[in-house]
Amino acid sequence: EDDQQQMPSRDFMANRIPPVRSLKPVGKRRSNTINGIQVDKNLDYFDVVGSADLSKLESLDRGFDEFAADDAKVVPGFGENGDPVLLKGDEAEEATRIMAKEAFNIVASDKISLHRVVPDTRDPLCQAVKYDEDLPNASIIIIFTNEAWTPLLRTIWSVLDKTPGHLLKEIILVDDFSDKPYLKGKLDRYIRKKLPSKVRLKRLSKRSGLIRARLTGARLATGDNLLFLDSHCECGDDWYQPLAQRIKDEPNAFVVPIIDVIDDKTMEYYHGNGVYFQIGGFSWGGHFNWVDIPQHEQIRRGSTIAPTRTPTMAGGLFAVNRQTFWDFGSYDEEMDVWGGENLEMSFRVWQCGGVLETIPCSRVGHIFRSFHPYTFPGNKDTHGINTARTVEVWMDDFKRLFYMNRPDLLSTDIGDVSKRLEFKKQRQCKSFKWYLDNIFPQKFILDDPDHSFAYGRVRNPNNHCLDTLQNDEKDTYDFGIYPCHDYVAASQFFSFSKKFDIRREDNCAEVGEIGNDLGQLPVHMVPCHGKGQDQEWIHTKQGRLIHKLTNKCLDIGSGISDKLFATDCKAMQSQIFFYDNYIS
Ligand code: UD2
Ligand code: MN
Repeated sequence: EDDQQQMPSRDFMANRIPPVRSLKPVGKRRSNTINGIQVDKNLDYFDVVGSADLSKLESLDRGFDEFAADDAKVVPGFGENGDPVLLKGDEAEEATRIMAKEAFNIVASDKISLHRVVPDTRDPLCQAVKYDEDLPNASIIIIFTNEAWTPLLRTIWSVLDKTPGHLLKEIILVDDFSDKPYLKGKLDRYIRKKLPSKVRLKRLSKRSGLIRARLTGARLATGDNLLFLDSHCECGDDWYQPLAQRIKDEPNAFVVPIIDVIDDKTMEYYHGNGVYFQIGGFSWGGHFNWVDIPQHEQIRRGSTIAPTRTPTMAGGLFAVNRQTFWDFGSYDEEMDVWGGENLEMSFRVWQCGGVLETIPCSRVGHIFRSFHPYTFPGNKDTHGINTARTVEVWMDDFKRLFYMNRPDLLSTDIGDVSKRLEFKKQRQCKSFKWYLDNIFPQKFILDDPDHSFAYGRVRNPNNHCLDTLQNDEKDTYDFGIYPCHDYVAASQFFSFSKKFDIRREDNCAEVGEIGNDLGQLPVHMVPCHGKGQDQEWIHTKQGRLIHKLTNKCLDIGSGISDKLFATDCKAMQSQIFFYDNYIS
């Protein structure tokens, strides 16, 4: 009898029950259904049934739309065409407060339509490209942990809006154990009521990290291709077809779109001239970075819109044939939380016989944030540990250059990599030397006889060494001197390159033009241009480092300050330097 009262017929509902505000279970029922509708709080992939239950839900809450409040925040026109949203007064202050916690401006995001138009950032040549009708379809896997509401929904909607229906097999959302309340019930209801049944959700029962979250999504997928996205992206026009076409033509290809930048503060969708873009590189310290397309690749690819080989990928956005993903070793399942998996996959793909390419006609915007708005359980440096796992498996002897930057990781527990080494052996993957020679020949190898005459610390007789002085090496900076470390520390590691540069990985010493009253010119580290000129030095047998263009000598002065400069050459100890190692 009790049950009867709690499960009225639909007619009864429609006539008598006022609009309900919440679908939370009420009363003492033990089952997971309310009015015949599944409301399991562990709502899972297979429970999200989409449109089938929609009619029942609609009859339940006639007249009340819990999402109306979100819709009401949208200001028509805001953010359209990728324009920045500029806030004023109290709202600007609130946005600053929220940004400090969430890492992007959610106030601005909430004001922008979930279906906003973004600029067409493609190379104009892309418009004339024709793709096959029968391209492979995709399972699009979007993983997230505690993602903000509107950026997540905008990601999903932009996939739905911008992907031809017959090519979109499904969208698989994987929630990596979020604890934000709106990502529980509200998200379940949104998926059921507002999204097509192609959109499914899998919740992980414990925090798994992005690597294992992606693996879970990949295991559930049924499409021809897997396509991974971060949970704060917006797709460009015809973004999927060029990726699918390339995979159809080259089944061993791992392909990435050009990643456009969505501003974390204004949500502006940036666009340049559509032609220039960069590809992926890495630093010996184990970080992904962007590098220019080398001339040999510009020639090989033949066209600015042809697939462009990239030594590495950023990691978040890529597509691959589903079978190829598994055949190539999927991911290192023992990697935690965040970081390093992108370099691991990049080295693995190339060394094991695949190709990794940027597909210029595919563009996807991504909100780059300046910190992680989620926890790192145990406060572990997962980027460092995951990267150490990567170098142990894929870098052979070159791992020395990584550990030079990260000596701390030599004594850190990074777990067991034997399964990954076994995979590498079984597949007879190539060496890292092969990778450097063939895929990334422009990468500077600090201690390699083909790249350098000398390397190591650069020591002055009074035991001071050239040193980066902890400067951020992304920028131009003044380097200087510091008492020599008795072990080889990365901050004191320099090469004398075969192009006659005093150089670090990507930066070279250059002499400034404006000196002081004593005729001393400042010395900067700037990005190497490899053309000699103002970056060219002569290293003499007596230990001088003479800047060729100005004919001035590198000098440490009194050695009391950490300053370094170039000045008239004299027979003085302050102008004498020797590298640790000379390659004969
Ligand atoms: C970049 C990649 C990212 C990943 C990372 C290296 C792009 C655009 N982004 O950093 O995908 O390859 O480099 O690891 O190339 N997440 C979880 N569980 C976690 C942590 C993160 O599900 O424990 C999700 C997160 O919600 C997001 C995705 O993983 O959707 C990537 O995280 P991120 O956006 O913080 O990484 P990002 O873009 O700084
Ligand atoms: Mn991201």
